[in-house]
Amino acid sequence: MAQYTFEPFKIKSVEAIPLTTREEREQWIADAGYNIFRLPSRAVTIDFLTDSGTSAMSDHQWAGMLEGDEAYAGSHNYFHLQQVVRDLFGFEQFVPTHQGRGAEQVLFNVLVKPGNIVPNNTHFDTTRANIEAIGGVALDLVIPEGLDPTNRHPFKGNMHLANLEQTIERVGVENIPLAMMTITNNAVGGQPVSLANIRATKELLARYKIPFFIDACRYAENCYFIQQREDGYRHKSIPEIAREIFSYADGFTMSAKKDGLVNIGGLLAARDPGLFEKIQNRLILTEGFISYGGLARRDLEAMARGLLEATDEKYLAYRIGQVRYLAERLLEMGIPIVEPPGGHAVFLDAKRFLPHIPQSQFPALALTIALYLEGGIRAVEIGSVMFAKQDPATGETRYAALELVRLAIPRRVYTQSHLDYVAEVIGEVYRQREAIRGVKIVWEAPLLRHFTAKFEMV
Ligand code: P71
Repeated sequence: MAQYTFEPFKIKSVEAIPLTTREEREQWIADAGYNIFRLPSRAVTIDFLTDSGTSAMSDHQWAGMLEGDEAYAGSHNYFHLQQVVRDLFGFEQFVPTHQGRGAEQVLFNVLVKPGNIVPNNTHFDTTRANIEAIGGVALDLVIPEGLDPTNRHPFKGNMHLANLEQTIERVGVENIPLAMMTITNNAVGGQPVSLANIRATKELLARYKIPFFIDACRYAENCYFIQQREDGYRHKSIPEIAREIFSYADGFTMSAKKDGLVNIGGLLAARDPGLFEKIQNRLILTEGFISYGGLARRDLEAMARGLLEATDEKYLAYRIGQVRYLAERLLEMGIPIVEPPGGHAVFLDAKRFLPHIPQSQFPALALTIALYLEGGIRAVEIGSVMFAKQDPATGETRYAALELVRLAIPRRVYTQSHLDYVAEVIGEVYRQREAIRGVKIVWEAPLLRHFTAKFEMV
């Protein structure tokens, strides 16, 4: 039986969970055009749509909100955040942003030109879209193990270094304004990247003088995996590991809605003074002044405190343990998932769960709908609805490498019995899997279509 690491906190404030009937859910999902992004949250019992901005803040963070100094410029909460960014990441120059994509938009607009290429271990949806919106090319270079759901490589998020070097040689340094590393690697299953791989990526890029940026939203979870799995780090603290990771970076973007333990907020940091000046100018144009970046100052205080709380080892042991617990309960029932489980979510492998549904009928979306209908669980498709591409030359559809259903677990929100309920619902859906049908798209937007598309059952 799977082990559970108990919550290192007790509950001070509670929020009622909506309970619905199957008939109600059938109506809700049809009204939503079979797109879970269109469901009102009052129709959802367990909300595993995302771990982004859905965490529970601590009493210490809430107390900090009351100490928000709502000055436009130079509030003391900004200086507190500056101190935390300096201590945790070793960066002197940073700006707050309203969330991760705010940081991406500012960075890419000052660095990326049409036709440029931006390699990453794997871009997540907004990073890719913000590069493509400028006319750049977002390139995914994860190691092959990362694309094999059953391969138990300890660092499946790693960059494929040989492919990175070949890419640089092929397209030329002048066409690569920066390279990125997403930790943990969300799109392939919340999989960690090793410190050895981060160091080697930096060394390779330094030889070509290409700036190296980290997409840092789940960096604390990544640090915990390094501590648990990588030789030489067992006795290093999480902040020590973080300092080493970021010592190799020329800058980073961060959605603080993940390992910042806040409901809104982000960060952008860069070492190069010339680049940082351009960042500040663009920030003022689109996000806000440099000492608030589109956030209320109370949000900066919550972020400063949340960033520190997320480096607590007892918290991380519980956090990663919770994901592993759900994964093991599913494996006990023979349910196909991405193994080993990652840091923020359990990913169901829809290709193996629903082998009778072809990729053209979006098996991962079909499974997402089935989970909602069976138990009011809202998961998210990370497959061809999100990532399929039209080949510009032939017009043919290139489907996503993986068809996954992500059960993203909000931080400090759900308890073991919620996870047990989720496991039971998925077990029931698995028993009835042959009856699940595919879906087709009836309407879609030109960019980031997954958020708003409408579907019909085939
Ligand atoms: C996640 C999200 C947010 C999201 C995406 C799709 C559907 C629902 C929710 C956001 C990320 C991310 C990485 C690695 C940058 C962002 C953007 N992830 N990099 O996983 O995972 O950050 O949302 O604060 O703008 O659910 P932002």
